[in-house]
Amino acid sequence: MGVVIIDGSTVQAFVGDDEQFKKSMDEHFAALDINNDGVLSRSELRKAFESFRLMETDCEVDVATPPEELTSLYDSIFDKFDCDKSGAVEIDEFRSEMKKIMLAIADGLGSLPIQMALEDDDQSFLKQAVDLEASKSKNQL
Ligand SMILES: [Ca+2]
Repeated sequence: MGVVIIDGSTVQAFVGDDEQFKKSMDEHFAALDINNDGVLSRSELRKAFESFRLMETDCEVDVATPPEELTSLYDSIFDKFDCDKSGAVEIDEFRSEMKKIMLAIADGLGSLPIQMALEDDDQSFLKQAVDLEASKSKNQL
């Protein structure tokens, strides 16, 4: 796909499309649930965030972040997801928290389009958001 232009509305449209968003979250959740017990454990969620690329922009920071700090970062992420403090993240918790995160990203992007380099096999949420927008604008033509 190469370089795409993305702004807050791209991400908002993705999150706002309930069906597509739910499907995407369900797929990710299933992929992350490594032991297939229907919930995400602390380590499963941590793996998710290490691979999600949501923190892509923080990569340079990550390199310099000591492991203890990363662990507390991931712990605080887990606590945010685990709303009912059950010690595991259920699919509902995952969906609603991811929605908040995506909307925060949308806010951050605002109406200022940025260029992003995306690979065709990129399965990140931003890529999915871009694909969704592309498919919609195609439909409008
Ligand atoms: Ca699990």
